Amino acid sequence: MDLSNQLRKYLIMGSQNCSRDPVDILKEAIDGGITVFQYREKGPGSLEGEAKVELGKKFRALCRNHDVLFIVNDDSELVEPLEADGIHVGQDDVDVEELRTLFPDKVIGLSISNEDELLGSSIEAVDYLGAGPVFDTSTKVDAKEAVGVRWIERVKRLHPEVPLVGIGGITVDNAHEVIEAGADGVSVISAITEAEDVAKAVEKL
Ligand code: 3NM
Repeated sequence: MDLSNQLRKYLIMGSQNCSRDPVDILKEAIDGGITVFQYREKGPGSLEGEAKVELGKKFRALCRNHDVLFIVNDDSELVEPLEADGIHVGQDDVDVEELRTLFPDKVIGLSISNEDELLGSSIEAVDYLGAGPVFDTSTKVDAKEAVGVRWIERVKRLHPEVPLVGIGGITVDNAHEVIEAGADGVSVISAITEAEDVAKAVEKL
């Protein structure tokens, strides 16, 4: 499967996003048809050290058994212990050209929230872009201002060749707007982790 197809339903999650067993939530999301998973153990209540690695290994094994792409958030130290397929970074994290040198064969994703970031980033060093927050979100405490689906259109127009996912405030009800604006996929936390029926929410996305 090429990357743009593999990014279609992108779950981001850490234990801090879950009010029940995160391993169960990932299993149900896989049953529902997620195509990619990002392990993001970050923010208030998140695990650290060995506990973080141990949970990551459980997620990793599930993704491997079901051919779901497994990406880690930010932390390049997790790539090898978790045998990740890739890493996703924001603008304040490690430089993507350095990351490309460190991980020539991994999938590298970069978040882009505004025009300055778009023009100032080494897009050629990455495999896909995450654009957002498309809509308002309360899941990420330091999320920037919502940019709307116009931002998806803009990024796709400038870099039609680079796979693109929308992020931030995406729900089963508005996901279609993000895809119609040109995104290859939608990345979500709460639309899946807080769904009453996780598999059904994934199907609808
Ligand atoms: N990154 P939800 S918004 C992890 O804009 C993350 O870069 C964002 O959570 C960004 O799907 C966000 O519940 C949180 O809105 C997404």
